[in-house]
Amino acid sequence: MKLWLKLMNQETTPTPKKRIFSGVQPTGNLTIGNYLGAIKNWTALQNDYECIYCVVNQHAITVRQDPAHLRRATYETLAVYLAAGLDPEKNTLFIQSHVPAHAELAWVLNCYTMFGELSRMTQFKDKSAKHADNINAGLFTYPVLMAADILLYQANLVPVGIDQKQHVELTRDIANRFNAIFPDTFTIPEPYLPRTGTKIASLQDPTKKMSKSDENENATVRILDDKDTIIRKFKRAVTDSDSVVRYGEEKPGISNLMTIYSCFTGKDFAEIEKEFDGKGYGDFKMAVGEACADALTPVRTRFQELMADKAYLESIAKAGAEHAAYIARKTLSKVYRKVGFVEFKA
Ligand code: ATP
Ligand code: LTN
Repeated sequence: MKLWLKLMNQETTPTPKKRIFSGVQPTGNLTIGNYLGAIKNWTALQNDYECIYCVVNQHAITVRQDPAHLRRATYETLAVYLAAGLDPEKNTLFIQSHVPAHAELAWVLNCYTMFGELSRMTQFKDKSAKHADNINAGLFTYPVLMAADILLYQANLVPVGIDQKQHVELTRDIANRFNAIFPDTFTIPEPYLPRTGTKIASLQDPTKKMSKSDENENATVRILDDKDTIIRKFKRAVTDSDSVVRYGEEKPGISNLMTIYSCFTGKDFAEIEKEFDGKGYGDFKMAVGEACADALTPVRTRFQELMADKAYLESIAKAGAEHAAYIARKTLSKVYRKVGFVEFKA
């Protein structure tokens, strides 16, 4: 192309937006860990990036699920995405099992992922300790399906909580290995972590992460809990025996509550310490509960409206899957060509 034409094109063609991909498993009622560590941050990205968010129901069955419960949780997770403020006009929202390319690419990538790499994954170690009676192959290869999710869309960034960073790093390793054999196949993604500290811990054991599948209801605050429940759970949160609101490693319970309060109010730790100087834990816990409940009330109201309109949720999932499938198919065809799978001739 002539130089002047190239320059002209550069001036008139807007730079394409970077692409984002992420997902949450429909394994239960979402917690404020999922909200603050993932979904809330997604809403802030929707204007500046091309965002694709998935409800990863295929990942969910790596742990036994009751089918009726899984079906309900899948729509609930989609409804939380919308209720938290993800605009379906700006984001592609879909359900993983609606796009077969995820499972198809995962198979190919399984053959480019090493046993040793998967054995080192902390989530696998944690989950196999927790579900010792069901250490299935899917639990082991879970990160490969996650790599397929991300690489199918040639995503640049993957906004996740810190606990998923290791999986995104493995995705990069798999993509680099594949690209070294078959150049220019995958975009190498980067993890996009929320600001430091946004790892929300269990309210009953602040050394553990808050997890939506925790059986102790007092350990988690659910996005859909009502105000009284939220305040009650914060009142019962485990803290230490002194009464000073200060951030520090030796005070994991209070530090966790400070992180939550900071996320909901935007105040930094120094401001929070000053605000509660001379006040006891009771006042502080009440303030955290109020701030959390106030922020979540509109999300809960919108969620209830959405859950009452199943047809609308289905229409969002359908449009999302159609768009996602179009992008995914292109990558999958490229991969199939490169590895030497013969084409199906109709
Ligand atoms: P499960 O209990 O089923 O393992 P989970 O609560 O750990 O589920 P995931 O579906 O694995 O949730 O995670 C969804 C998103 O929420 C991910 O981006 C993850 O990093 C983030 N996330 C989960 N728990 C926390 C937490 N406690 N703090 C910050 N981010 C979190
Ligand atoms: N493994 C993630 C969920 C997940 C995901 C993804 C996140 C599945 N596929 C792709 C980001 C990108 C989890 O357990 N939170």
